[in-house]
Amino acid sequence: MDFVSTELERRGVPSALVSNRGIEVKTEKQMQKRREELKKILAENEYGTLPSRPEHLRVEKKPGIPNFCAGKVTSESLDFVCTVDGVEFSFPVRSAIPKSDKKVPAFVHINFSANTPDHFQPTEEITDRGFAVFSFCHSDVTADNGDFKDKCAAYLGPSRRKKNASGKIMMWAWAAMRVMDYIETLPEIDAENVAVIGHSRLGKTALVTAAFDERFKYAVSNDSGCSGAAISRGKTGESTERITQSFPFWFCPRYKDDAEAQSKCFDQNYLTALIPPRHLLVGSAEDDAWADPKSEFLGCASANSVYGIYGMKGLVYGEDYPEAKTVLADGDSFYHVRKGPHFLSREDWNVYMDFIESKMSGR
Ligand code: GTR
Repeated sequence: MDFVSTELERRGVPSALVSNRGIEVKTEKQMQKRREELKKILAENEYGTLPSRPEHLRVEKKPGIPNFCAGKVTSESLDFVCTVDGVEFSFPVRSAIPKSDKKVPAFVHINFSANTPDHFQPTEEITDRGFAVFSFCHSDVTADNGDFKDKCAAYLGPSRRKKNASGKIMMWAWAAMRVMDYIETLPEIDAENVAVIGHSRLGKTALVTAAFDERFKYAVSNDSGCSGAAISRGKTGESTERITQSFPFWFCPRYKDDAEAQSKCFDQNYLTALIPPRHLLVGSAEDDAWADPKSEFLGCASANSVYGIYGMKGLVYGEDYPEAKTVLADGDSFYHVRKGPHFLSREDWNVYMDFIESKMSGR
């Protein structure tokens, strides 16, 4: 048994590969069924249900930024007008697409600000490497607080009185899926190679987006920590008890109200298990003790059992937890831990883009 399996067992992490009926999942067909069970467990107990697709989506273009990135990039300010249950509401998105005669891969960046480039999104470096980036600010979808009447939240999901009502993370994930709806209509984008990326609470959101929407080929979780990539059992820093006290609105009511029972029935490996056979990319920062790099690494490596079902390698790692400045990029999933604090830096973007490029050329 390698050290990851030993650690998962020592922490008492339940296997994501035992079905609700107690059957061990071994084939792709069984995994297809298990995926539905895993999504249901996470929706009912942690993030809340995924709101339904809008009946209609209309994307309105506002004047973009002329000569953006020295004229190399087309940038547009977009308004995503969604109709749900006959009601129209909208949220803004900004696109930056490098001018190219070939289809380009893209990121959907769930961001903390609408005004990009910003300190978490080096747009020109991203587009210079041939990637488009579509970004939106999470609080333009709905406020990062307990106000469930704010903006899109007023129209999405059941009322907070329901134990499985959608939390804010699920609503932001729903918005990222709408961006994918639009990307699929754009001839200049290679829709087979779209990544969803986010940092911290939005790293949790990026994982949930890709877990519930298989159109995303790459799930990029940067410093997502508790209730993101990090295994909860045995985790140091932030705990599920703590996060549900500070940020109950990120989740469904049941995550807080029934935390003790819930912690017995699943862990974050149920979330990372939903990414294979697509690519899971997890980034940590050495000084980010609150997120706990070791537990994030474990959450990433735990998906290897699922990659195995697809005959894939998953994460290729050594004999112990990786030290700072380690990049593990030889498998089908990716992990890196850089020096420094909690942040989404250019260094993070660059290693993610290196890995995605290697997978694209290996097609
Ligand atoms: C912290 C929270 C973390 C993390 C972070 C962030 O306060 O405890 O789970 O998500 O916020 O999003 O910046």
